[in-house]
This record gives sequence, structure tokens and C-alpha cells, in this order.
Amino acid sequence: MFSKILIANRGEIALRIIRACHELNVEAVVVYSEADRDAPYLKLADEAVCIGPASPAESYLNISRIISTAEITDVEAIHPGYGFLAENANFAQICHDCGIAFIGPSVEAMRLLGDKIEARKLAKKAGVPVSPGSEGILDNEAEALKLANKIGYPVIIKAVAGGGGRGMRVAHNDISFRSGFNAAQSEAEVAFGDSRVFLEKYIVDPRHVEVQIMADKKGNAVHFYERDCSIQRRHQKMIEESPCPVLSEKKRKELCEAALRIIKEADYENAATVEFLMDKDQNFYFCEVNTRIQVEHPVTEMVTGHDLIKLQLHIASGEELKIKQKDIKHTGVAIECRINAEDPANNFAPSPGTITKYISPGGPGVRIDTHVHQGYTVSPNYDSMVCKIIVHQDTREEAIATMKRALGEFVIEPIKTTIPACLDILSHNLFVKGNIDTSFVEKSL
Ligand code: MV4
Repeated sequence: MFSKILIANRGEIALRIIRACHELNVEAVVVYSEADRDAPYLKLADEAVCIGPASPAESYLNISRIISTAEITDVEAIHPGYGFLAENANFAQICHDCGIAFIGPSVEAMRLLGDKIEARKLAKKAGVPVSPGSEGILDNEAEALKLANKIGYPVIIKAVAGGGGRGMRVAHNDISFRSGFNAAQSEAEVAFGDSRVFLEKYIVDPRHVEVQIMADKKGNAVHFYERDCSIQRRHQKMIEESPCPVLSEKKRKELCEAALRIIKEADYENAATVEFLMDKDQNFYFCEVNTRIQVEHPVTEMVTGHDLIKLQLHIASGEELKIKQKDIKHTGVAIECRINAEDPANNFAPSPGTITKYISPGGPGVRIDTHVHQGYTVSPNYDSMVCKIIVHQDTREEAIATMKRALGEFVIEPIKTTIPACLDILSHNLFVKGNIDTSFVEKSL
């Protein structure tokens, strides 16, 4: 195991990683921006180093300052958390070039899976279904239009460098295809500096189901079952749960084994999430691989009892996976609600500011992952997530009741939060029945 690592992130995930380090007797160095200088989680770290102003480009995305800090504090590894540099293969490359372990997959795997066409090819090679689409990139509008007609509308135009919903356009006919094709290309150029796009048949109102994987450097890989993340708004997840409430045991096995085949084909190591879209008939299609630990990882930790961050550290330090697939059991139901500093009554407008009153829920079956407390100021510079509530119970019905109870106890004043929106969803009869898909929030909230 490492003796000292650096955490290149902030907020709740920085604190989550500090906690894992301390349980493993690993020293944790955390970097912070001027905007985060008073955050109390910094006191829990063994060292905290200011790396620049509030703006992410000057601090949490500033590779040279992060590497300098790693060199000065003499750490053996860097954990990137999620967001910021977590899926930046160039950053991982620089870490390696400086003799610092990157707690994540290899640079090659990050580059491969970061290219959505290569990832599609890999899935096909692994015998995993993908939505019908283009073999390679489409740079010619006339050719692309021909293919769209061959596939049949609706089709979705996706950026090769995309992911998480950026640089995508849906087209229902030739007219919307022409405008969507050019819009997707220019959007992708602006967002990723890469205008390449490809085509897929559009799956209407799918569920978003993802499989958690962990793989070591020696070729061992296991899955930790699935999460249903269909409750999202504009590609931002709001509620995640495990298991997916409609999946049969047979389908679950198929899905998890398909995810493992992709990971093995990619010669992958460390944590991965394999995303699928599932249609009304429970046909699933590979979507993309997220090469980081995800926000919603606690859902999986609750139902499996495994600490995924500690596993990431064990694997990155070269240890072999000790757990076998047959030892990974799924128990009960876990649900996570993300609490954002946003106003659901005002189109989810950001609601930063100082929290003057903060009373956290607790009690049986409730886990709170947050860096926030009374007196904390939510900065407008970063993601608006202030807290994750995760509940774990024997049944989905009980988990929903516990979540409603916990959300009801939560006091966060005077800023606006998404607590009322989460409560509305949890009370909605379609949600209660598990009859949800990615269009739920847009249509029903
Ligand atoms: C799709 C799709 C329908 N058909 N691909 C959005 C995020 C990125 N991972 C891919 N996404 C989608 N790809 C095909 N062929 C619908 C979406 C999509 C979506 C997926 C997951 C969660 C929420 C979503 C919301 C809108 C669209």
C-alpha cells in the first residue's frame, strides 16, 4: 500500500478519499483553491496546499501546480476523484512521466474508452449489443444523411470525444438531421476541440442502467452489480438506486457479464462504470465507459458492503483483487439523492451562499456524504452539489420511506436546495412503481 497520496479534487469526494486513506493508514495531501481555504475537511487531511484562485482552470484543472504539489509533498500517487482531471488521459500520462501513480486506469485504456467510436468497436468485439449506427466517423453531410435514412429515424448524432450528453443532437427527419449534424460538429469542436461525430439509432426514452466494475493489474475483474440512474435532469443525475427495480435475475446476469467482457477486452484496471441504455423490452445497448469513480458509488457500497475507494487504492498500489465474484453479494435496496444548491421553483437556478442553519438527518439506514456544515459558503465557482443522502433497507418500499423521512429532517437554510424536488419524485406514483425512464423528470416533475 502507498504511504502517502495526493487528492486532486475538492468537496465531498476529497473528504471521502481522505477517510479511505486514514482507514488504510495512508497519509492524505489535499490541494485547495482560495475559494475553499476555510473548508473544514482540509483540517482532516495530513497536509493541505493552496494551488491557486477559485477558477478551476487556475487550480483544480491546473496540471503543473498539482504535479508541483505532488513533487514537493513527496506523494507516491494521485487520486483524481470525479470531474476535473479524472478522465484526462494527458494528466494521467504526466503523472506516470513524473513517477507518480495515477489512481485509475492506464493511459491507454483512458484514451481508448475516451474515443466513443473505439469504445463502440470494443463492445462489438466483446459481443455486447450496441445501438445500430455508423462504423466510423462521419465527416461528410451527404454520406451521413444517407446513413441516417438507412438506419431509420429517429437517430442521434454524438461527438466521438463526447460523453455525459454533451455534443449530442437527435434528428427525426432529413431537415432536423442536416441542422443537427452541423450543430453537433461545431458544439463538439468548441467543447472538446474535436469536431468528429458518429451516428446511432435513437432509443426513445430509455432507462440508464450502469454496471460497477473493479479490475486489478493482473487481469482479474469483478462486477458489483448495477445502478439505475434514470432519474436525471439535463444529463445531471438526481436519484440513483440499486438494484434496477425491473431487472430479472437473468437480465441482470447478462448485463453484468457483458460489462465485464468489455472491461476485459480493454485490458482495464481500477474502477470503471459501464453505461447501458435499456429499452421498454429490456433490450440493453452499450453506451459508454466512465473511467473514474462516480458520484453515485455509495449506492453500490451500501448494497455490496465493499469500500470502492479503498479497493481503488489497493489496486493502484499493485495488489491483487482479494475478492472473488462469488463473494460479492447484493443485499437489499439502496437509493441516493443528490442535494444541490439549486432552486427547483425557479428552473433549478443555482442558489449559492452561506448556510446559516444546517441540521443533518441520521438514524437507521441513512448515510450522509458531504463536506458541508453550518457556516459553510456554497461557492458559485463549482458544481452545486452540497450533499448526497444514501439510504439502505431490505426493500425498495422501505428505502423510499427512509429517504423521505431523512429528507424531511434535513434543514439547510437560507439557500435553496433540490430537497423538495427529490421529495416530489419519491412520492410520484410512477417512481414508486419503478416505472421510470430518462424522460421522467422532464415529463412528470
Ligand atoms: C442515447 C440515447 C438514445 N439513443 N443513445 C446521454 C448521455 C450519454 N451517455 C448518451 N446519452 C444518450 N444516448 C442512443 N442511441 C439517449 C441518451 C440520453 C440519456 C442517456 C442516459 C441518461 C440520460 C439521458 C438523457 C437523454 C438522452
